This record gives sequence, structure tokens and C-alpha cells, in this order.
Amino acid sequence: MSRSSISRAISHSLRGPLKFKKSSFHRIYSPATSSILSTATTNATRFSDRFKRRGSDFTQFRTMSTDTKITAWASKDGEFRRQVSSFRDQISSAPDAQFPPEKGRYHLYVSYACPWATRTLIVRQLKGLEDIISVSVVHWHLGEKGWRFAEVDEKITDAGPDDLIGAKFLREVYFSVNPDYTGRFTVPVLWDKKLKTIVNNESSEIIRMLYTEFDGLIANEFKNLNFYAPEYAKQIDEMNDWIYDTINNGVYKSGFATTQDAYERNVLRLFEALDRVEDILKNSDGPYLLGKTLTEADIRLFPTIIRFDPVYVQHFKCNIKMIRHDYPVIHKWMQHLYWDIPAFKDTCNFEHIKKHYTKSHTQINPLSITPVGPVPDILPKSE
Ligand SMILES: N[C@@H](CCC(=O)N[C@@H](CS)C(=O)NCC(=O)O)C(=O)O
Repeated sequence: MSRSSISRAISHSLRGPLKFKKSSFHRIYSPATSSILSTATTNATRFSDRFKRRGSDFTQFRTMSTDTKITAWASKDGEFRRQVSSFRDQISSAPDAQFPPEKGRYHLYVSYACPWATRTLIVRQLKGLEDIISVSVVHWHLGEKGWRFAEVDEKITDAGPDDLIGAKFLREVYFSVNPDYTGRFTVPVLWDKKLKTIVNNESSEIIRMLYTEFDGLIANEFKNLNFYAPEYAKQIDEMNDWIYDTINNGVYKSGFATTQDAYERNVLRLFEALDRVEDILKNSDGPYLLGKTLTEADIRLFPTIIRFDPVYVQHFKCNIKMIRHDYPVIHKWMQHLYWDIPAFKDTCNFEHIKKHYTKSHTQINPLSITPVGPVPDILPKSE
């Protein structure tokens, strides 16, 4: 590759393409939702006042729910264990449901960097829900107080302020629902603008609600697109189980390990699992993991694989092999999803991904220098 094409690719990668149609970001300003918005803002102000009366600033109510550094991810034994999500309600089209599907009522707080949040964005787009569920994207940097919202004048591409409750930090969204919340302040968050509460903060459950529960509100072409169809459910569950443990979470367990043993154990399991995926795809009548049909198994694996070469190889030391050089079938599967199905490409922002990991995890990369390569982030289909 020539020097100039490398520098073109770099500047594209670090600038990042504009992903969302303007309308998805600004929808929350529409007259139909303005009363919901103003009540939400009043609610936030009420919480803010209450915390100030207690002698504590709303945005600095706590420095960290567990009183530990936010970057201290690993347990004392050197092993990273992901916390269980706390909000587990469901949007349901069943009669009398507490959270019924409604246009404009629900909102997703996401980070483009986060693979779990990206699942929800992919499904939102695959199901044609962009006009039904609004989105806000946090700043790519995860600091000591967790995710924060970008100020308009910071000019962070594809991220902006919280227009719903005026939060500066995502933790305020959690505390607005439960001032005594002690969990981590994770994305994605599925927010109910009407009841001003968090419905669910577990991506694996959010995506399943989106497959079916809004079918009464969407165009025919998106109805009955169920990525967890009953005939595949058993296979998907079985695959999700080991792929989550060894690959989706396996990259974090490798990267956040604080002992040589924990790192080696997890990185070896990760590459054994990738070898297994390569075999499954080789033997599938393709192009997907379970054959001709795109399923949840593909949707859950993709956000990890697309981040693999650009970030996990160097930042999380997952460097025994690379997708582009050593896993030809996974590589082709990833390229097909990215280049041929807009929901995968449109929700992938390499700038946020690369900057987030390399500039937030200062325990791993104290100088926060973002490596330039690999160039490009993803190869064209011809290569
Ligand atoms: N179980 C959650 C995990 C989400 C998660 O861990 N998100 C990370 C970003 S990739 C996060 O927000 N971490 C912030 C923190 O832990 O402080 C899900 O799948 O929704």
C-alpha cells in the first residue's frame, strides 16, 4: 500500500464517517415528544435539587458506586468478571404490559465503542426501528466518573449532549431512577421517556424485545424478521453460551487480566474458540453461522470480530492470530456483513472504537496513544 493511501485511510479512520441520519438524533425535539421531554427535565432538576440539598453536587454525587477506580476491572485474583445487569424489565405487546411498544416512547443510550451497545443499534436498524426508538451516543472517552455526554462545542463527531434529562454523565441517568444504585453505569440503556425510568440495561434482552414487540408499528418488510426464530433457538442458545464466554467476553478477560496466568488461560481459550467458529463457518452452507439465515448468533459475534484486528489484537494482547490474515472464512463472513448489510456498517464507528479503548484504559495504555494500524480498519471485499 502506498504512503498516500495509508495516510488517506488513517485520516478516514480517525475522523470516522457520519453514521446516523440527522433525523434520528433530532427526533426527540419533535412537538409530539416535547411534553415528555419537559417533564423529564423537571424530573432531573428535582433530583438535582435533592442531591444539592444533601450537600452533594448532582453530577458528582459519587465518584464510583463501588468506591474503586473505574479502570480497576479485574478481581484480586487477576481475573475479569463482568457484572450482572440490574434493570431487567421488558417492553411487551401483551395486553396491560407495563412497557407497551409505542412510537417515540423509548430511547437507547449507547456508545459506538461498546460491542454490547452496538448489538442493539444493529437490530434497531435491521428491524426498521429508527423512527420509533431514538438514540443518544455518549462521548467515546470513559473516564473516572464513567461515560459522559459530549458538549456541542467539543464537536465530537457522532456524539452529543443528553437532551432527555440534561445529564452530563450517564451515571445521572441511573441515579435519576435509583439514587442508591450501586452497580456499574453501563451502556446500552433502554430508557422509557414516559415513565422516566430504565426499562432494561442488558443488551442480550434488549435485542430480543426489538425482534418482535414492535411488529405492530413497523413496515411490512421488517415484520416477522425474527433473529431468534423458534426453529433456530436451541442452536443459537448453545452457540451464544460459549461464544459469549470465550470470545465476546474472552477478549476482555484477556485484556483486563492482571496476572500472566489469567491472561494466558483466557487468550488461549479465545483462539481455540475462534478456530471453532472458523470450522463452523467452513462447514456451513453459508453465508451465516447457521446457514442461509442471518440469526442472533451472527449479530452477537460481529461487534467483537469487527473490533478484533483494529483494537483487540494490540490493546488486549489478543495477538496469536489476526482475523484478516489467519481466519479466511471468518474474515469473509465479517466483510459480507459489513459491506453488504447497511445495519452493520452504519453502526460501526472505528474512530469511537479505537479512541475509546486506547485512551480510556489507562491501566493498559498509560500514555493513551492510539496506534495507527492496522490500515485500513477493514479490508475491501476484493482483498
Ligand atoms: N451486560 C451488559 C454489559 C454492558 C457493558 O459492560 N458495557 C460497557 C461498555 S462496553 C460499559 O458501559 N462499561 C462501563 C463501566 O463498566 O463503567 C450488556 O450486555 O448490556
